[in-house]
Amino acid sequence: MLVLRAAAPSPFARKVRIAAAVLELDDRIEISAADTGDPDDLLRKQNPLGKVPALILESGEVLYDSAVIVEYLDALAGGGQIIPADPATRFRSLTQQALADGIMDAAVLLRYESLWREPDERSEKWIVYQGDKISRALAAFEAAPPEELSDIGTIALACALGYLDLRFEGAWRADHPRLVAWLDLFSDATPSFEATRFRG
Ligand SMILES: N[C@@H](CCC(=O)N[C@@H](CS)C(=O)NCC(=O)O)C(=O)O
Repeated sequence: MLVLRAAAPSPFARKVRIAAAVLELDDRIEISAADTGDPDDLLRKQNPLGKVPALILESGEVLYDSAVIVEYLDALAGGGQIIPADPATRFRSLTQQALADGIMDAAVLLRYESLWREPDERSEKWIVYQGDKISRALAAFEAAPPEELSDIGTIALACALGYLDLRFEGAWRADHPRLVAWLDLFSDATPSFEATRFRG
């Protein structure tokens, strides 16, 4: 059995869980809740960065980060399933994943800014700087919503939008009608998207 160290609200862990479901590998993966804030959680030994997700293989070897884990799962499922084999589509899909991961990175940093810092310690400049990354990335996706529904680029995009819904009250929706429509299509085609939604 593979063990996925994950936190339920994590968009990166959600990406891996949806990838596993799309690849029909989810019954080979046990989810083990990790507390990134707990110094005694084994997570910091498993991944020195102390981040989720981390995948523990049967050999005990640990894989991170989410992009590496997804690549491993795709190979386990035979390869070329959610990370296309054909170079043209492969690198487009991986670049979409990088852009969506970048939205998640910036959104997680914004979340930590309000979670870890007292109001008088927060940097407005930093908040705007990170927020602008999200705005530019959303504008790029809105200009050309992906055509695929279940490759790693689109799974990552759905998780990024889901995280903006979760932590930032879905404010992105007002200005991105094409992405809203795309996410509805993705959600209908991918039952694991709804199944992995955090309801904390
Ligand atoms: N690049 C990493 C990012 C993972 C990440 O930022 N995870 C967050 C939770 S969403 C985390 O573990 N944060 C704890 C920390 O930064 O210490 C990946 O793709 O897996």
